[in-house]
Amino acid sequence: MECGNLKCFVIVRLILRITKNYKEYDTGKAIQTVDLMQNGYMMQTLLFNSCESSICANLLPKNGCINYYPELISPIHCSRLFDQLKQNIAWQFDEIQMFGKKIVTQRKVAWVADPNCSYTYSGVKKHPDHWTPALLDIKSKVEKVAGCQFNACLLNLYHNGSEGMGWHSDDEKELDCNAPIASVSLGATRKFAFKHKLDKTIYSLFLESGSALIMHAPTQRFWNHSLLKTKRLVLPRINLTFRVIRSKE
Ligand SMILES: O=C(O)CCC(=O)C(=O)O
Ligand SMILES: [Mn+2]
Repeated sequence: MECGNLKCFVIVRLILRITKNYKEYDTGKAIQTVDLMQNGYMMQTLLFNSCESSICANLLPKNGCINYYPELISPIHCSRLFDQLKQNIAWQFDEIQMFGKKIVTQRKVAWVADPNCSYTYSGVKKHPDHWTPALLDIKSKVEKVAGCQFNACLLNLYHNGSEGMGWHSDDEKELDCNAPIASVSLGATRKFAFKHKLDKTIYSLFLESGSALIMHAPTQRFWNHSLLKTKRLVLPRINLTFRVIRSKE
């Protein structure tokens, strides 16, 4: 695509995205202005870095790097993949430790990984399930855009908008902190936010079905993230976060 055409394409996509963000915004949340400002920032970034990779420019203002790929998986494949994962994964209610107490969440989870890649988070140790063909297919797609080979995937199944995930960063000791974390979404579009650990700046975006959000180092060190709950009626969503577990030698 020629440079001029590419710029036009980028501008049109941004205008559509800003309009969509504005329409879909959950009212009453303090982050509305930040959203719009950040889209302004994003537009600036894209216009001034106009090049082949401009669609995937860094969306964070500092201390990290995230890239958003709206159509890693084409729309016609999304619902089939969603159904396959819903049926073939050994989903379990998530158990987390909070203030010394074990809490069972509504959200369901699964941990799929290479053998020996166990993972402890929120005080609970997960032993890996086997990769399925559908997961391996998504893994190879996301590895191409992330530029990294993953050996593990945490899967989350949110039944509706009342289920989300609170502020946290993916910085457990088993994870290779220099490797990216790649988040693939299927099903309902949901709002995802980043909050800077020191100055509390918030940046948020919508994660659409079939999209991939790549969080490169050092994002986890400086930013927490959260999947926001919503009162809107939304369909179920599956999220896959591909990770690299450090080898134990
Ligand atoms: O569902 C999402 O988009 C976020 C999931 C997440 O942050 C995690 O599994 O650590
Ligand atoms: Mn996370």
